[in-house]
Amino acid sequence: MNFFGRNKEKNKDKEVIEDKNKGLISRLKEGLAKTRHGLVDKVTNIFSNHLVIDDELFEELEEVLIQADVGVHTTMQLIEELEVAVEEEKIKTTDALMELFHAKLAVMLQEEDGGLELAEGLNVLMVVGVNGAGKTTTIAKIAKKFKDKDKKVMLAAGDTFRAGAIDQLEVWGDRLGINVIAQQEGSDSAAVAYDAVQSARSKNADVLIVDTAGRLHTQKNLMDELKKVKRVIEREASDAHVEVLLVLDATTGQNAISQAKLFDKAVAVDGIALTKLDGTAKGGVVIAVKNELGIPIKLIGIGEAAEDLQDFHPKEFVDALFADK
Ligand SMILES: Nc1nc2c(ncn2[C@@H]2O[C@H](COP(=O)(O)OP(=O)(O)OP(=O)(O)O)[C@@H](O)[C@H]2O)c(=O)[nH]1
Ligand SMILES: [Mg+2]
Repeated sequence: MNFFGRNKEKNKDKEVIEDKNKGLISRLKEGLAKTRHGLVDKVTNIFSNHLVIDDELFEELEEVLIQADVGVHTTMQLIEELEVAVEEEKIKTTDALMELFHAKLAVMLQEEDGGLELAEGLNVLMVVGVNGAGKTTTIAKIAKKFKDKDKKVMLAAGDTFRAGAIDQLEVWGDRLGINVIAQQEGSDSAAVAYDAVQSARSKNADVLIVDTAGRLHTQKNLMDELKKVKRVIEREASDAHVEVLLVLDATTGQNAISQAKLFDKAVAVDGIALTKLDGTAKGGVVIAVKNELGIPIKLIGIGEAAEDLQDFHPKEFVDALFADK
């Protein structure tokens, strides 16, 4: 192939990547439709319905943000920062204030880009969260992503508690062609983790994902069990890269924040997957999670399909929310 031909190929690759990104961004917009109609339309209306910047505007903004689960603390911080900026930067028009609001949101969400990075050698990802948050399906989606990148993935059925949980993971394993390490229902989940790490080592796996039973963050004995699972993983996989991923259901709103604090205290959470953003108009919870926890949001769930689990990119997220329809 001559030089120009190669360039053409390259451009084609670039086009494919750009098309893929476009597809992902339009999925993101679709997935956030409820929040766009709820939070974003309301905020936009407040700015356009007010001719001048006054206390009433700030009060309405405060109310809408709190209703959309941005959280009292984060809302107050945002409003205060806006009030100070209006004063200091002599902002006069509501349009200019709206631009400033978007910019403040982007800053609040700013961080390293999300996503899960694999280290060299074995990676162990322990997935925790309350009942029904989306742990097992998120695991399947993550597993698929890594498998599609030719990584050797294994799963551990650490939820030995809920009837049907082991079967659920095994069905995913079959569907994805991924090995699932399991024992019978009712067995010790730390023992499953132990077996799984040994097996992942002997098979030279790149990534072992450990499912765990859903538990309330307030159930002390169950949280202690989780600590034990983590201790066993860290002991048996001492040379591996071990990460704890907390799955939070975005529709649980402010409760997600208290869940995260207690899970973090018990097992030191490294990252968050925020699921079911498609099911809520209160996507403001992303801002609260980001601003109040200091734990990176790595993944967001915007639907049930595999491609609906996306890496969290703050800028894309704000753009998807506020871009014209
Ligand atoms: N709409 C939507 N549904 C989701 C998303 N993530 C997970 N779900 C659904 O949430 C439900 C519960 O998911 P599971 O993965 O079984 O949750 P879990 O945390 O493993 O539940 P337990 O094992 O019972 O603790 C399933 O019906 C999933 O398809 C998402 O981002 N959007
Ligand atoms: Mg589960």
